[in-house]
Amino acid sequence: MTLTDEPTTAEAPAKEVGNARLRKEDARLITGKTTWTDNMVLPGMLHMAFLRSPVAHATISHLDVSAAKDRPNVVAVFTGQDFKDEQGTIPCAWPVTPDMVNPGHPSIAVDTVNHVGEAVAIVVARTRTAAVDAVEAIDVDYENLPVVLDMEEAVKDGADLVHASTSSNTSYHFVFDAGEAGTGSDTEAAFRDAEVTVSRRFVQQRLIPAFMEPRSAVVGVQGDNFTLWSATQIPHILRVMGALTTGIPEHKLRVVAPDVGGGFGGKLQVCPEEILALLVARRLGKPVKWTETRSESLMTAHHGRDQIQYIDVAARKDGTVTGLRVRLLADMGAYLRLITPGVPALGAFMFPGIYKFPAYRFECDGVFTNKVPTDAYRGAGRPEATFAIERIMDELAVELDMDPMELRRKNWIGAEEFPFTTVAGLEYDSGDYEQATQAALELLGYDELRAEQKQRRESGDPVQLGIGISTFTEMCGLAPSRVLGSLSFGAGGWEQASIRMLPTGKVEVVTGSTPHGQGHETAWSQIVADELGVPFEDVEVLHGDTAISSRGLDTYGSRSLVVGGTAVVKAAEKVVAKARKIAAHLLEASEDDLEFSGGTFSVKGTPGAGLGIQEIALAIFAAHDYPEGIEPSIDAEAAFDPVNFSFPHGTHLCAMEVDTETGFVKIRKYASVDDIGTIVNPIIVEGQMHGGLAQGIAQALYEEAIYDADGNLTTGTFVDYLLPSAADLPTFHTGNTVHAATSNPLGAKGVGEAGCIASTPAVVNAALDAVRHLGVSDIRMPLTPERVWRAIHQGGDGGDRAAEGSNAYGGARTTESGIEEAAQ
Ligand code: MCN
Repeated sequence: MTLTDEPTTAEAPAKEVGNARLRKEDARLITGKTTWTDNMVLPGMLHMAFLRSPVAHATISHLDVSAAKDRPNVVAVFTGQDFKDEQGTIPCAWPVTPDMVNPGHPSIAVDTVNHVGEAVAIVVARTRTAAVDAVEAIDVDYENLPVVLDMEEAVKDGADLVHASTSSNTSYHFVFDAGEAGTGSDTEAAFRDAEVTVSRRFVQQRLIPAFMEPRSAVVGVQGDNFTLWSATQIPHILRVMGALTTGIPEHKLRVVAPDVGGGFGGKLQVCPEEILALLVARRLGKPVKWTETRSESLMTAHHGRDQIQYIDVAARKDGTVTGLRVRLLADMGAYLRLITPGVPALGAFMFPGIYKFPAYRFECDGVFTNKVPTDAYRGAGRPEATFAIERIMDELAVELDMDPMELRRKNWIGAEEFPFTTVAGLEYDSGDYEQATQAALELLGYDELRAEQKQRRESGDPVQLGIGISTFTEMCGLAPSRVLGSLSFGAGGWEQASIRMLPTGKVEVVTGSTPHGQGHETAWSQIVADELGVPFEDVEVLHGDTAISSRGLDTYGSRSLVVGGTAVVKAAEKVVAKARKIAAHLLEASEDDLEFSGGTFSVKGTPGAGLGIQEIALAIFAAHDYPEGIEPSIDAEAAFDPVNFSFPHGTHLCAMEVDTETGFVKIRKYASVDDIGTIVNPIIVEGQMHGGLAQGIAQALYEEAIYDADGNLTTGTFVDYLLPSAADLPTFHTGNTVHAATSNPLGAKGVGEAGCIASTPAVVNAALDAVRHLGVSDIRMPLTPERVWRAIHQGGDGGDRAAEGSNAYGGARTTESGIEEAAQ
């Protein structure tokens, strides 16, 4: 092979960043031309099925698996006793306080079960059907123990315990006090001196991350090497944690996340079933597969949210906010999983939202209950915080008889004040809340809808109209490793990328972020096309296999573009720097005299004549002629650790019709204007917003995981757990303002969770705005017709606590011992 000496005259391709490219991965994903984990078939592969506990809290008094072993095609049956010495504990990587109590989380119960659905026995058979059938033949008895479900009861002295090994149901008590941290003034003093205070108790119901592809794991065995294929969001973290948990040396464990059909945080987990698949494969020396049923998924994959929020705001009569105090009870469920305790702690920094609170105190108790563990669910801590602050700003506006937008305007950070350090100690880098708000008001047609609202109210129309506001920000792009370290998070927040320049000029990009629906293959190709000046089609993005991408921290916290995408930019810069040396040599010019544009190096002043970077890739592959003292490669690798989080913001407005006679609510119009800095791909961004909005609206209106008094999940199917379809959702009117982020060279801010974080309070505020004149000041989520009707016609929040009124915590004050001293 020789290098052509013809000068490259190709024109620079148009800029790809900002181009609305259709996603290159979609053709294979939507036509099924890919291998999902459950499609994997290995020679001699066995199948696992689980016997799961039907009771929420019990000792296993009798367990006989002999009949199951005798069933046709059954190869083995295991119980917790079989693995008790080697199963370790499901890792918890976020010990939020030094004294956090973690009773440990066995992958399979040994003698006690702590939630319905916990694995009690594993049948391994030659077919899946045989495994499932044989589960029925297992003989098991349970001796019931008291079931702990209600957090407010669980934290009381003398409450029944979830874990006999602990002295209370409280796992940890996490405090952030701005006065003590030096980022704000004394909160107690702010409340003592307040002209007005408003207090609320909000319930963040339990949600279930419902991904399209259920969880699935396949383990292959080659001697003492294991390959775990899993429908996971986190192959890199799973490899480290899987090795530490099972004792399989890390270099003997390869983890592959093939195309993954969604995760929403629900697959940011080291699942008991993944660990058990490894243990069974190791024990039998045979490949195994497990794929969950949808019911198994709803019942045993981790859940999200589930917090009780007590929030107080202090203000002056003119509307200036002077203090914020938050206390949470956060349901951990029965065990601590990967980042269970950290989810509410992450939210701690977002309660002040976009407002200039001078004083702030946050306290959270992580509480054990006999339910499935909670953990990350899209937004993880930030939707909960955003809900609370955006709801209580409306309540304060009512208290002060102020327009809710005016109140927000009075208190939000002005565009000229960026960068702004908040009372929670975060430095918001850029934005313009007024600009986004103006654009959103126009998009909604705010004035006309307000006029219609007035008219409906005056005419006593049974269908009332309300407009709900959410002017939110969030912290994402996780994150500076040092900051994560200071928050006791077990890992860093960097990301890795490498670029391989192939001899034919094609480009392989290896990324440590692992997409499971976010379109990274397309976005990363766009970034590389611009950085290297190569055609978009010439770029292939590889991910999700620890043998290919050995270093990475995966995809969550809307981190991939701002951290992983930046690592790609850094790697590309290194490729160009290396190629520059070769180009200078081949063009017989000084490096300093070369310019690089549109993929071509040319001597300054002689545009058109030069050498393309793809030609250089071939030249360095042949390596017949390159400078002394350098390696024959222009491939490059880079890691990027951001200096700050990413702070997207936006204004979301929801117009809602409420039928006061039936309690039925209907979103009339939804408009949002978000600022996510530079947009790499507008189509992907719109898709991310739509998906996020759907999930946030679903929390407001439809979804809730409900346990009965015995701890049974009564919403264990999609008939009971109301996951909305596109037909249940309105058309979204979305827009963007652009204020570049200052913490990454792309100027981008994350978008993956924004819609989900912002939308829930906009929807609930809208419903309340429609019926507040009827005496309603809160409605428990989800806003089912029954709850809305009860709130209108019977008072209270329409929820299970209707009898206590909407403000059970009214006027309460936080003391050292908790939330007591309700002032009535
Ligand atoms: N993007 C862009 N311009 C920006 C910001 C983002 O073009 N200014 C593009 C990115 O290039 C990327 C996508 O938008 O293709 C999302 O980017 P980012 O905000 O970095 O978020 P992540 O890729 O890290 O995705 C994580 C985020 C989270 S935390 C959850 S949960 C979530 C989500 O993304 N789960 C999803 N979106 C999901 N989408 C699908 N289809 N399935 C899931 O499970």
